[in-house]
Amino acid sequence: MPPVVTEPVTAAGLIPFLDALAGFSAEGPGVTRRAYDDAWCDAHAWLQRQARMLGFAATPDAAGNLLFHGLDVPPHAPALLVGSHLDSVVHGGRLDGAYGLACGFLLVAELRGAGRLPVVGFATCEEEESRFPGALMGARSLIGQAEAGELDAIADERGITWRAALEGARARGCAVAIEDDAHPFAPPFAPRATLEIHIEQGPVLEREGLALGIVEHIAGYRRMRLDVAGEARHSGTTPMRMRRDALAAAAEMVLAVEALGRDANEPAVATAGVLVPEPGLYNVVPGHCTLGVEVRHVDAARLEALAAELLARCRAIAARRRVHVESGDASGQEPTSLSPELAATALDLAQQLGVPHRRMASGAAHDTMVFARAGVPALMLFVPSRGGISHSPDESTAPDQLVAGYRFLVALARRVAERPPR
Ligand code: HGY
Ligand code: MN
Ligand code: MN
Repeated sequence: MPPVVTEPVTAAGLIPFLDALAGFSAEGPGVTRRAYDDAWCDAHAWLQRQARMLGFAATPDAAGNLLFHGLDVPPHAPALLVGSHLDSVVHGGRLDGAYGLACGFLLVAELRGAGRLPVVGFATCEEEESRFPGALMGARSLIGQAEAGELDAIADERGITWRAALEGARARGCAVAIEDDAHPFAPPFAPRATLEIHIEQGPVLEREGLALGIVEHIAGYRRMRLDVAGEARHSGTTPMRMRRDALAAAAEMVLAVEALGRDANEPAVATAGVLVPEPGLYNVVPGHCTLGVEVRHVDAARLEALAAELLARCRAIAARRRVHVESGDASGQEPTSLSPELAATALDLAQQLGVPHRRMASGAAHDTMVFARAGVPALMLFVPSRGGISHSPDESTAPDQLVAGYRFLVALARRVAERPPR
């Protein structure tokens, strides 16, 4: 029998674990771990070694998702899945994804053998779309929803396909071989329920002085790529009245997107996060500009209305400025409600344990959306984010708040493993 790891030991291990994981990053400020890149592969290998050292298994699937489980848990067994994502945004923080996966990992060490349902930790390969516009392709592959065609259809900004990048990671031991080309991603376990703990990434818990958020809804998003086409001309010789400047038009669209977000009531948000003018020279009036925009809302009808209004405003700007605009969907997620039964269990437990908490919605997207929409009872927990900051090197949460969140997760997972949702 492997030694039983006691709660204080694992909770004390949380912060050093996060410190170590944050060390796996590409150059630059904060943490950059894009799916299957060197830092990601190094972190993946480190996680596998850590699991072996603690006497449990770390099993990669065909997409490079990593599952942590007791050696006695058979493949495809029903399980309580607990974890988060391994990848990060470019120049992101050390906790987004990492916190939830560290908690899932330590939980496996702590709960092995306890409860009727085995606890399996997970680290999904890709959640952030910081490399592939894959619409939560890590979670989708983990439950067998990602399709064979996506391996060649999804590519990064350099044209490297999901398939090619994955082959590189596989060569480094971070994924197993695809056994069935028609159905490349078979779920390694049968999730009976999932839990994901995460930093809030917003200001609510800190502002209200609370330790815990019990997340009942997650906002959906629509990401669109706008191709703005004007006319490239000499910047020194083209009078201002003769210009059809694609960048100037796109700049006006950026402000229109911001105004749309401001005009709509909270929790609506609208962001232009990508702007690529071409040819990008001092002496050429920009003839083309790519603009990447997104809108988010927890309500599906409002989300659709926001997307439609955004396009209408941008088209009006294009017409007035005599440029052409083409729009295409980049990716999207439907707003998603999480398990009322698990939320009730978490609320009851928080009251019992005297943990200051609230029910809330998430403005950020998460892997949990995929599990919930697939009909798996799924819940998220939030801990406070200092200043509400995330997707930034400044992302931080006090260690005692991280540990308190972990302890609550342990208590909740114990309860769910003992009495799984129906
Ligand atoms: O973009 C999101 O909401 C998430 O952080 N992936
Ligand atoms: Mn994120
Ligand atoms: Mn995240």
